[in-house]
Amino acid sequence: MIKPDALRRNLVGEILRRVEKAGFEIVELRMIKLSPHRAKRFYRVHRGKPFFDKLVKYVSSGEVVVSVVKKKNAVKDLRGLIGSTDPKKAKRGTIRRDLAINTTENSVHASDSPKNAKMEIGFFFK
Ligand code: 3AN
Repeated sequence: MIKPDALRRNLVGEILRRVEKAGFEIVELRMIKLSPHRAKRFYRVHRGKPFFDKLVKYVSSGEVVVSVVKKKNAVKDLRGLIGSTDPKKAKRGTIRRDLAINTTENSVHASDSPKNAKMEIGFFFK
């Protein structure tokens, strides 16, 4: 998912370029706006955490681009390409290190396990 901070700064093309260049094939792609209700559902594992309300407000504050990308070892490699949650701690050359603003406005989301990928794909695509 490309998050609202990236859309506001016209970074969709730049992010997709990096993903494609790293060998991923885009198999689904859609721009949507999450309601606060759907955002809460998407991030339900974080319910109760101190950053939850801020996260829901932020991710429903503008359009997002959701996508399914395909590659061998996709989950691990995409997590590597996007970098750590906190852009200051992300490795050089990662999407978050280069483009993200802070830990909340961190430009991109990627599923953290094949199981969650399956769930998240089902959440956004029929
Ligand atoms: P990641 O996106 O790196 O998998 P998660 O799943 O732990 O990180 O967190 C989901 C989202 O919640 C993050 N992308 C970020 O926007 C927000 N978030 C996580 N931890 C914090 C934090 N300590 N402070 C503010 N926002 C956070």
